[in-house]
Amino acid sequence: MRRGPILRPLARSPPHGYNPPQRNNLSLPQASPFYLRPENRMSIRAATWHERFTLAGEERSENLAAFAADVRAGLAATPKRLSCRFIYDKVGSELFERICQLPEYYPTGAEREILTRHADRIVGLMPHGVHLAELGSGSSDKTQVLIAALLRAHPRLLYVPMDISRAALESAAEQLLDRFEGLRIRAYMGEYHDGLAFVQQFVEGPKCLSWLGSSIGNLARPAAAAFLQSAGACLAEHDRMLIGIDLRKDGSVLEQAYDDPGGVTASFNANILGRINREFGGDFDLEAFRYEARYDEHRGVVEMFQISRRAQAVRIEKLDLDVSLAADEEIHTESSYKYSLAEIDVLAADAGLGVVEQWFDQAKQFTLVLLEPHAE
Ligand code: AVI
Repeated sequence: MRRGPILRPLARSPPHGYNPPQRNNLSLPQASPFYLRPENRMSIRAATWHERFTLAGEERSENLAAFAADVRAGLAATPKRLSCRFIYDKVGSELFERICQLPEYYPTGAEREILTRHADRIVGLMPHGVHLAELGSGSSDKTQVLIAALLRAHPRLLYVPMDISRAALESAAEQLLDRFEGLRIRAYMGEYHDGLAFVQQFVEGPKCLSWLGSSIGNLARPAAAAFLQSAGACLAEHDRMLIGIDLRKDGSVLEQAYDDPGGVTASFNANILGRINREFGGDFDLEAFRYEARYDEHRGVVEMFQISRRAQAVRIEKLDLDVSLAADEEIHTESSYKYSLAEIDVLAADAGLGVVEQWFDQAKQFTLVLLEPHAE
């Protein structure tokens, strides 16, 4: 699951919820750990699990407060808008996993193709004995290709997946630890900025920070450069950052990718309204909205909207909020920015990073870029 970050300054103190390492360097999840559930007992080697997996951070209730604030401000604004990072509750995350399997949604396959073809070369450009930290790790599915290559180069690896979903971190860890013997996982549950602070303070030694899935595209260009800069500030001289970026391309390809004929993307996008109903007692009638994805070629961005089919009033009970929408009024729900090669160079330079090497899929739809901090 890849999600839009919260942009906040890096914390200097340990991230909220970080459990300091205990006697045997463990900070185990508190609530119903999945390795104790009967259905999971056979699937992992429980004895070694405790030594190989730790989880820090917490699922935050302040996330809901931030969602409430976003709903209040966004639905009072003209034009109306909602932030895409709140699409990703359990329902939204499952729908996104389905999007990633759609033939029209090329980024997942393209990024996997690049990783599969170039993983050994990518690893060869990282410092020896590197640790891998990943922003928005989700299912860690494509990352397995990189992990396998890292373990071919060096028999031991510390992997630090970071995600807001405990379920995603736990189920990914279960699979990875089963598959890779030399792997240890120190997971962090939380938002991007807290994850960066965690890496900065608690991951010692050479590291590569990966940010796959073109999640950077969900940030406006200035915010993308600012976030990349704060990520770059976590890197020491020989560290690396590996980032997946979606390239500018023909609008017809993008409109198919972001408005698939089966309507999975439309449902994913409408989940922002569904989530307002579930979390805040809203009475959005999802049938009273249609979905549109439009590519603005000049700005290089796919913009997504929920559009009111008729004039209507919506009540959001728990926020004590009444919203009226005119017929055809739009709510902007998501943007996905695409990059040219020149824009990537500028983005990296603005973030104080240099491009070490860059790879493409055969159709040249997507790129993986390996970055290094600029020498002072
Ligand atoms: C997560 N992110 C990179 C996706 C994208 O391509 O912008 C989210 C998405 N929205 C609709 N389809 C996919």
